Amino acid sequence: MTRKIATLLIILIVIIFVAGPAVSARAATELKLGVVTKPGSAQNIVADKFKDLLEKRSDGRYSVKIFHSKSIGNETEILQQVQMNTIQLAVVTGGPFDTFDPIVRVINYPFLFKNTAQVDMVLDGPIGQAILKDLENVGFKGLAFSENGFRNLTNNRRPVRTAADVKGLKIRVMASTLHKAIWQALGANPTPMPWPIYTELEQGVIDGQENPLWVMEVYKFYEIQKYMTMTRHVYSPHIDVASLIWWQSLDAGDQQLIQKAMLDAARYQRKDNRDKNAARLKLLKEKGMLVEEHPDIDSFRKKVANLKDHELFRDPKVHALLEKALAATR
Ligand code: EAX
Repeated sequence: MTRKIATLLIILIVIIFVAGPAVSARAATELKLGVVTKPGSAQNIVADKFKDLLEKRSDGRYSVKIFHSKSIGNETEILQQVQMNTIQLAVVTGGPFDTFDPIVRVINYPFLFKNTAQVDMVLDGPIGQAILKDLENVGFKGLAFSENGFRNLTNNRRPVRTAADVKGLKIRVMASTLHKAIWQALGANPTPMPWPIYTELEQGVIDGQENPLWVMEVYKFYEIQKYMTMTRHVYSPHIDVASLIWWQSLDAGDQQLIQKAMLDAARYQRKDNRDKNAARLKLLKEKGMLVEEHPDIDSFRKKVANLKDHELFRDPKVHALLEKALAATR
């Protein structure tokens, strides 16, 4: 009897002092995740949620280190590091992807989506899947779409109600050939510039910029931009990607775990972003921005209507997918 108790005690001691620390001391595999934006931004909300979910669901086998606020470069540079597997994951705005893979232009097409229901239908359906899959050709495993949101124009020169009012405005655009073409077609003077752009706006190097409402709030653009026009000209997703080199080294179980954590984080963030928009608009007005809520959208549409015949969409695969997306959102 006493011997049995003694044996049990020894086993317990072994578990507590040997196996316990051995298990918890096994180092988690650290994954590096890049976003260009600062805490509180749409991208960071996805990244934080993903970190939380993956660390919990993997029982600590994985830890996620988030590099933010341009600490590892702009969005183009972040994507290059993902391609090389210097970092494993990134949450990056759709725009800068278009120099890596022209298929991404399909979902950045102006006035493609009328509302978020269409967004979810297209991004979560076969068109979204085709885009994520295509990214494998350029070294990315496409995991999910989270969102920046519908983009709106702000500027410091004059109220903009029709496309004619845009003429000559110096507008900062992302590193995206499509975005540049859009603003050229609208008659502006588009200037590609990496994020962030507060100083350039403040110093008047550029007259304006375009981004979703959260940006004007989180980056305090109400301090330096007088006019906002609810153009909603492009719906801007983030594409949440992994390095393909790294991805292919994982077993199926971990691939599934990571994919699911990113999908759940993306869904959570899309809803969070949408839920906050009404309050943001109110705040921006309170802060003194003059908001044109009902611009003459038709005048904008007309000017970009021919973009689908632009050389940016000449690749037959890209053109075919654009036609599909246009049909799905008619
Ligand atoms: O999310 O560069 C941009 O305009 C992006 O929208 C930026 O990353 C803010």
